[in-house]
Amino acid sequence: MTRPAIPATGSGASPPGWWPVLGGVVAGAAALVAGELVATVLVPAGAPVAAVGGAVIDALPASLVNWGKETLGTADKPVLLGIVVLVVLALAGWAGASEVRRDGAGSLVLAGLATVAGVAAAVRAESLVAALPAAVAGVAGVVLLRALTRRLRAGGAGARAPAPRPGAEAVWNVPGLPIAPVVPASGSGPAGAARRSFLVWTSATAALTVIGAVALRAWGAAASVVEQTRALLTLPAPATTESVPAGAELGVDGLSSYRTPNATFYRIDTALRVPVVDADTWTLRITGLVEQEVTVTFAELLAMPLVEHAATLACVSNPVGGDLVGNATWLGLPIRELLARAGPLPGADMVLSTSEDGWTAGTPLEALTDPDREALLAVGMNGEPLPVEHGFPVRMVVPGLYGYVSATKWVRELRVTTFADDQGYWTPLGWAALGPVKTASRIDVPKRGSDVAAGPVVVAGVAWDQHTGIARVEVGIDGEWRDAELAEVTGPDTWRQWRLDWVATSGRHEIAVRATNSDGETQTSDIASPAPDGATGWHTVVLEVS
Ligand SMILES: Nc1nc2c(c(=O)[nH]1)N[C@H]1C(S)=C(S)[C@@H](COP(=O)(O)O)O[C@H]1N2
Ligand SMILES: [Mo]
Repeated sequence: MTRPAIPATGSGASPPGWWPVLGGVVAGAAALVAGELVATVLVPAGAPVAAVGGAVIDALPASLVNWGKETLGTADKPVLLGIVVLVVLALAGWAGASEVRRDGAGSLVLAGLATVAGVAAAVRAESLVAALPAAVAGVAGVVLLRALTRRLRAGGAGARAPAPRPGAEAVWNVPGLPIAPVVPASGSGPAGAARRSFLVWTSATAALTVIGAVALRAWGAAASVVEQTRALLTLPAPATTESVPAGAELGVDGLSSYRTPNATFYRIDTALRVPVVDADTWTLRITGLVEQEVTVTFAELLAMPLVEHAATLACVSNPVGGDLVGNATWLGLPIRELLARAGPLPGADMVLSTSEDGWTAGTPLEALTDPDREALLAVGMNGEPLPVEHGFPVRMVVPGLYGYVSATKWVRELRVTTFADDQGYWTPLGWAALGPVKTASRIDVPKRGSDVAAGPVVVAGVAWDQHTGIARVEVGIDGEWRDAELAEVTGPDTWRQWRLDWVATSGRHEIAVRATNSDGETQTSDIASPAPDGATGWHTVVLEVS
């Protein structure tokens, strides 16, 4: 503060110049706590402070970020987040002073801050919902700032005073307002009452803020710390990279993109609350039928040569034509590298992976030791750290197997064992012990029941048979089969886009799709429901062409 917000006047009626600053800081702190609480409970990915911290790191030159990491070590994150909080509080203090000088000026500062945080959060999470905590913080901040500073203006609580122009007399001495000269501090006039009211409200807000902050710590701190760790995490560059061929996208409207964005990637798990795993204390233990137990930390994992690999993940519960399937580029360590360190003993044929939340999957040992299959301990998904709901900090991804027998999220232990001795979570509940994916194909456009006019129509979709690959897709129009055009892929582990140009005639048509894998096996038309080992049948769409 270079000059007091409210110049002291001869009457001695002015409260100290730092009071508006105090009001601003308290309003700002309350807003921060409100935003973080909303984030913790509803949208962990939208934690405003972490989002701004992440954006700051992205904006800084890499050399400066590295310098920070080297000099501060593991304190780098708390220091950065602390700086963000201090800057916000300083600006809030300035907003308090501005608001008293000019009605609405400070509100604008706080609203601007919230907008920056909201945009940063939404961009990072690729989702508008992530802006919600910042929006709540912004509204809370503006409402509180106005409520508190109003009491430092004319006439007392609730009185509407004209905005003072810079250099104007102190507001409570504005000519024309029927305010008698008041005695400072202990004064009993309206201004004195307003000032007492300011102190009462400011103290109450501060007390609530402290309670909120304590609650945040006690019950949500873990979650938001994990989000913050995730937001600030920079993944190492892959030792081997994989580029997506330009021809992987056929560019058809309504067709699933080759890579599924993290924000729309399907999510399936038994967790009522997303497990909160701290990457800094995370370890993975390899136990059971091994020559020696192996334990790795997250830092050790990141220091190993990580590979980038695109693979399509599918859920065994996906019905024919359903959307419990997605394709991502994963970054991770081939699990065989760690298994080799542990040395599986003869007789072992299964790895039982256990999640932080106790969920388990039983995966054939050979699928994890196979040098030709990139079964990964994944830390990255489409170029960013695993989203918390997709298994942060580490999950498994095994091309060719349904998720329920392979894709353990929040993984903590790999126990080398046998199918005779152990079962994954879903097996005793009626699902098969082995879950290789079945060849599948789906029509994305035209959608069932959509309005289609006679003339040229593009029929398009995706087909998958992870680890075998798709060699052919045929589209049956009213029982007559035609070959579809196939897009390029990174390899046999991902789905493949396909399209067919069709000249539709008016009337009712039935469009079906069937894929043939690289082993020459065509999808069966036999209809099977998902339980116990995956649905079969041809996806069929009935259309009324006008
Ligand atoms: N810890 C844990 N991991 C899990 C599950 C689970 O319930 N808990 N579900 C599995 C199933 S059935 C599938 S299909 C995939 C889905 O992964 P996604 O949610 O990232 O799409 O995760 C697998 N990993
Ligand atoms: Mo699943």
